[in-house]
Amino acid sequence: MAIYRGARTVPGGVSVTLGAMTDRLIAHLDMDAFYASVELLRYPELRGRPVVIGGGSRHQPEEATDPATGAIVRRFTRLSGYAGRGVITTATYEARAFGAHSAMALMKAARLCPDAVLLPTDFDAYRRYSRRFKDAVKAIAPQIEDNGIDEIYIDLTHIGLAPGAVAADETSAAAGERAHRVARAIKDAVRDTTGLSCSIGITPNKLLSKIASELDKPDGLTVLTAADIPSRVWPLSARKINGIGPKTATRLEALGIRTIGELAHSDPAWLVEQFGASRGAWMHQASHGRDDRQVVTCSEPVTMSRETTFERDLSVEDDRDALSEIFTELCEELAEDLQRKGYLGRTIGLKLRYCNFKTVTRDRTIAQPTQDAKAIRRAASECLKRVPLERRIRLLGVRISGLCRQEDAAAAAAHRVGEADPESTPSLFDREL
Ligand code: TTP
Ligand code: MG
Ligand code: MG
Repeated sequence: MAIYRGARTVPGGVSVTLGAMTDRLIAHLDMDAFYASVELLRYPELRGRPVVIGGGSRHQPEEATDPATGAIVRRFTRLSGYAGRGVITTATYEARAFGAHSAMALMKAARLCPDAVLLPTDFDAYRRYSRRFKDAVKAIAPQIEDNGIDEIYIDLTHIGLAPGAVAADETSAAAGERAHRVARAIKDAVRDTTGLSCSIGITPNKLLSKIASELDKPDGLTVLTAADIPSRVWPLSARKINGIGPKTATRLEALGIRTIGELAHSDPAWLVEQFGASRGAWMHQASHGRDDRQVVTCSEPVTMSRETTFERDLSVEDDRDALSEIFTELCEELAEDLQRKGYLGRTIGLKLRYCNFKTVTRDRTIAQPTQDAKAIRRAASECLKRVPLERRIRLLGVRISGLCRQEDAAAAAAHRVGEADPESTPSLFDREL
């Protein structure tokens, strides 16, 4: 985009890039009313109604069969009469119209919007949808940075260019047109794979894109260039800058600065005096929409683990059955984590903490990566043979590392033939020993 572009055309028509940091198309994508929208997928009859998420299992809808029609009818909990200390995680836009919002006490929301439906939170479902929408985006634009459960930054600088075309040679209008086209493709892909809508902001950097994605929510698409900053960004509250929290905003207000524009027009030396050299300088740069941070492609998890501390210390001698059961459960939970997140691992580790708080760990690497509970338990059982078990046990944990993505493991397995699964070995927690 023109003002930020570092490319210059030199005589002879050769384009050279001056400073790649300013020559970018960065998107910020944020899902709309994320937890609530996931819930509406399973309860479509609630569409268009005020709904808040934040209840516990007692607020699970009850299902009954209508004797007349045989259809399943759900009974939902109304917010009115809510008593407790819960807070809203999120609210549908219909509930927001009554003033309900994230982090508000449910009792307060009940006064504002008594007819709203209250639903329990189901983090596993939200994590599942989070992975799905991120994978859908990655298939179009692989350079994504995780910024929480429902949002990502995406580097679109080189996405959707015509064959042979170079981003640095594009006119501002062509870059803007490409940004719209790619963003629409991403929004369609997210909707097709999840049934959910999102809002996207596209600008030359992460700071501006995070602001832009909110400008037209829900289902928004906003493309801004540097030329739009005075009209679109400066009127906004200084708090809209990611990094200016409530404390800084209060201090700014006390100094007579409410909007980003007022911040931009204040003397940078005065800002440094008030907020220190680095923060003052950053606030000045941010208010002018300048930000050089790169999109950091999401890092893979290094390890996954499950552990539990017992209510009382357990002895291998006296509590063998309980230990065996818990051991199996931990392996099953770990396998579920791997399957849900789409990973396999090769190094299985065991952690034991004794009643004297001494902790030991052992691990074992197996031939083929796995996400299978039985294979994990087998390897963990091997580890168990290498730890002293005379003392009572306070904590038991199972860990897996050497992770690879499911699809990479499948590709690797296709090249491997005839590696047998190791024999099952009973665990020291098991009866047969
Ligand atoms: P947000 O993206 O801030 O909010 P949202 O997706 O619900 O609504 P929108 O983006 O359309 O304004 O947060 C994403 C999810 O994170 C949200 O659905 C629930 C959760 N969350 C909390 O649990 N507590 C909070 O205080 C906030 C802000 C979000
Ligand atoms: Mg959101
Ligand atoms: Mg968000």
